[in-house]
Amino acid sequence: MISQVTGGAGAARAARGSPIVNGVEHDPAEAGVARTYVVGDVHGHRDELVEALHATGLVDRAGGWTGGTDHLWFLGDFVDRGPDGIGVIDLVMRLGREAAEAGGQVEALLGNHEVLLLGMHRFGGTEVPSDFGPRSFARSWEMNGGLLSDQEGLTDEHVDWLTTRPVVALVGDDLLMHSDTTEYFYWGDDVDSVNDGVREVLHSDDIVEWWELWRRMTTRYAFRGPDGERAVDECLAAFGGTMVIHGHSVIADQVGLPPALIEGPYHYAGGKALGVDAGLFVGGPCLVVPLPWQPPTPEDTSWADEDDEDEDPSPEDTDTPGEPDTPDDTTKPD
Ligand SMILES: [Mn+2]
Repeated sequence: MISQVTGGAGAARAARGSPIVNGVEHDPAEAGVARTYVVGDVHGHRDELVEALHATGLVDRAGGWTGGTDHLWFLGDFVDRGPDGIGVIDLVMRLGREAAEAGGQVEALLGNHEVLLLGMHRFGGTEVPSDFGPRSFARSWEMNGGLLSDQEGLTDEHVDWLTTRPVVALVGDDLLMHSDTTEYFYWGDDVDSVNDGVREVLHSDDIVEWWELWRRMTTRYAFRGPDGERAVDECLAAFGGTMVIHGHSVIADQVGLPPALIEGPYHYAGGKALGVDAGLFVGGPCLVVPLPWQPPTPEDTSWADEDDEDEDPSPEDTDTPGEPDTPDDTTKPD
């Protein structure tokens, strides 16, 4: 099913030997029909990302944009845990420029790990005022897979770009957000006010509000369980759209399978939520998911049959040992 999920249009286009028009691969049969794709948490795995985008026809082997007028959205978490987070950010920034020149679009949301990257860069070991014991970005960064090479490679240009990215976006009828949480409401009740509110924090020196941003965006699993669909509805009613597309929570953990066996996104919450983080950093594939999402035919979904009714794993179960992803886990009084 991987080819159906990740390769579809691009593979078909490549097989037809599309001509190159103005330096951009162009299929006359699909002229004017811009496709939209979404990619979840890359976590420093630049090579795997390029490979997956190439298989979809969006980039060449060197990572140059070949997607023409197609649209590609990233859901954040470019850094930490994998080898080259800054390389991933550089790639996404360049693809944004190249796609724009070709009449396409490459956009990115911030994930909680970008907040951690920036918080570490800005505040380091400065203690966060708290009644709950010692807290600092340095401590959370270290416990959540932070890489010194990413900190050292972070330039003012990266900071400027990152601090002006949105955290939620409505793309057609798809509501894109990094984290499967309703905590976004802390910053506003509609897409613009949430993004404005977060941007304000990212341009402030208020370590308490920075910490709130990291902490709240690190929560997860709001769309699971008996109240999950209601939480999705709450997001869709306020922010728009008919389906939430999110990363952040590894599909393998949600369906109880090894990451390497995951072949497609996780469709749940009454069909209103789609998880697309297949867990690159734990050995899963890099999914490039076409939107709007079309569920595969029933015979293709056997791997995901036992999903919603499973016992809800605790958030702790989703993290690699020693790298808890929840700030609370990292900041318990010792
Ligand atoms: Mn995340």
